[in-house]
Amino acid sequence: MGAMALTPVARAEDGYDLWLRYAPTDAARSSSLSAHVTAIVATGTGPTWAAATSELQRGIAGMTGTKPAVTATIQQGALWLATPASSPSLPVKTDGLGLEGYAIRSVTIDGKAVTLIAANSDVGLLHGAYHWLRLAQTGASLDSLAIASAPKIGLRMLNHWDNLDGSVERGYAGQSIWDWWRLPDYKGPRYTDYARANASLGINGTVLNNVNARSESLTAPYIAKAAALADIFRPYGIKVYLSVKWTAPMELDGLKTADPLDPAVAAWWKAKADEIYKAIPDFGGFLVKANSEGQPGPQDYKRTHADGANMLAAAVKPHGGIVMWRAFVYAHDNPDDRAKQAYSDFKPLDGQFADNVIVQVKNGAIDFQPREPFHPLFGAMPKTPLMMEFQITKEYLGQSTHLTYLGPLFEETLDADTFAKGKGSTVAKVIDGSLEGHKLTGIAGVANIGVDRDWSGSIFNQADWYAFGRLSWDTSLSARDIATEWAAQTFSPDQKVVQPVVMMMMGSREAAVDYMTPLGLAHIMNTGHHYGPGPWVSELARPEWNPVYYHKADANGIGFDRTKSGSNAVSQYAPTIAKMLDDPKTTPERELLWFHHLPWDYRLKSGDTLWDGLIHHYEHGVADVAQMRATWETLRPMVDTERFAETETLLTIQQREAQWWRDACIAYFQSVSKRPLPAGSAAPAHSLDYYKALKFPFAPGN
Ligand code: GCV
Repeated sequence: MGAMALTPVARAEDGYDLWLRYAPTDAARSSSLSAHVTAIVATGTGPTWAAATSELQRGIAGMTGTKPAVTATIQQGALWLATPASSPSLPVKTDGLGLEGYAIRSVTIDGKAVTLIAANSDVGLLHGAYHWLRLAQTGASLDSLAIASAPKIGLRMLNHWDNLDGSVERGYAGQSIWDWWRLPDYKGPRYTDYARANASLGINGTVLNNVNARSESLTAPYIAKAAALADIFRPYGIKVYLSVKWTAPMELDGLKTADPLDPAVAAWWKAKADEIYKAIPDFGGFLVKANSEGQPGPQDYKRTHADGANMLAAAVKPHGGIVMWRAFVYAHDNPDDRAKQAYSDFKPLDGQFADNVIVQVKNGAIDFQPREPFHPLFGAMPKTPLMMEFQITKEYLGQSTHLTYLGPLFEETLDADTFAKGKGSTVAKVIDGSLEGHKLTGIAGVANIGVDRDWSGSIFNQADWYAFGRLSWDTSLSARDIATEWAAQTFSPDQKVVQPVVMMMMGSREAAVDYMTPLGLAHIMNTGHHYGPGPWVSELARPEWNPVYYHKADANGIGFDRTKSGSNAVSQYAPTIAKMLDDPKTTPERELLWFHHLPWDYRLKSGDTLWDGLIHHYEHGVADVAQMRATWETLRPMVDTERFAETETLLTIQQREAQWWRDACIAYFQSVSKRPLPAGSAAPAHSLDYYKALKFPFAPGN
């Protein structure tokens, strides 16, 4: 028998490696990489150094096939990791890099060309190592490097809405990655990979449990479980935090009240904080959802959010902890426009919060819609540190089936100008503290992570985690640049792959806005699971849970009047913006129906009537998805089979469902407007009753 050719084992591309794939490069790049890392020079010791050097070894070995040695001696072509402590005669200054930043410099030491990664701390080095690996993976030049990078925002956090039973509220990537049952003993490798992925983006905190919290997470067994995770994450510069339930003192220890001004309540929380810090000395602090959607809170005792936050803040203060108090509040007995309620509750409390409290505000005033104007609290509480809450998990944007890249949504909010202190007072400057000189600063993303092999429910959903992390580190990055580097690492640095992928990503969010909620419409998703259209829903107990509350469509027109003659929500913005938004002619059309109720004959800038324009937006959305599908098809020869097929199938679903959105919304709006469709627009495929009858009792994440 002649020699048999061995079939090479295909590299598994199931998405587990995220953007840290370190795929083999072509021969030219491989030899260039090897020449830039003849060895890794490291004289420090400890778990963070080990994490940095082993990640570099893993990366280089993956890309070149050769694992560089770690040595203590500088040699030609080495990659040298150094802090002022490990290398007192560091040739670059590390001032200005803070405790998490780094510099990457091509330097010559004793005639030897080396790449120096320098930082003030071990974690800074780790961040620098990941930056270098990003350059290496994206095909960037590794010569003449002169990089200095430090985050402007202090707390860069994931918020997990993970429950103790393993389910994840609004999770579309399987069960929780926290195996609470087998913790603290069993510590699977996924925890370390989670820490690696986050450290590669500079994420430095994680809230382990759902804001709809259970008291049990504060009991001794669960504190021990959280401590086990904290031990794994510590070398990666990531602290753990917990969401707390306001009535925990009553539920766990039988206190008669949870009144924040009751000394026994304050003493309970102080003792609880002491207990937690004993197990987790660098515990970050608490996240609180209070007096919101049925959660208890200080208002139940006629106290304010500030009373509640400050009492908890006093408990963690001696340990250096903080309290993140959420501003996501609206009350069933408050008849005012839901979009106004958080501002009305919190604005009067400006200046009343303790110095280790930060108020966490969602990007918009309703709830993570495909598009919302920025939340009016940004810029309105100058004496209070405010942190951003984005939702990475796509509750309202197609969950784990639709490709809707969130980078543009994040960017649009961060770049929005609040005009709080004149032009240029962007939301980014509010949250990085520079507008008002706050030191405590933060940004949080509701995680889209679960036990699915690909972590996020789809390959493209990983890009949202990635984009959130990158923007947290540097809010000035563009969504397009982030998509470009993500695509290069996730698929291939080949421009023939990167360009079409980026094109698909960059148009995808606007496509979703168009086929779901164009022209400033919001919250017309079906009830409960928020998947698919439900603009007709009107029977729920609370008015603001019904889509009809948000669109207010009738025979005459559509939209929510938030002008001075309506709910006057516009008055919550700075005068320049309020004036602009009070007039439909000066309101950006993308937010038109958020602020105005307009007749169907209202003329849009395109010349279309509002009715015709609405239909055209729905149709653009569907057409854009068809285009995305066609673009993906061109990539078939260049993407591995498994990931190609997954995306291909998901785009097929997305196109079908974009059509469903278009048809169901048009069928409904036509039933109220009684208008004919514009010429060339096809009638919905089914009757309105058909769409209304569709039910999804087992939709995930609900
Ligand atoms: C965690 C929305 C979501 C809820 C979520 C809530 C919040 O209402 O639908 O699942 O609860 O926001 O942010 O607290």
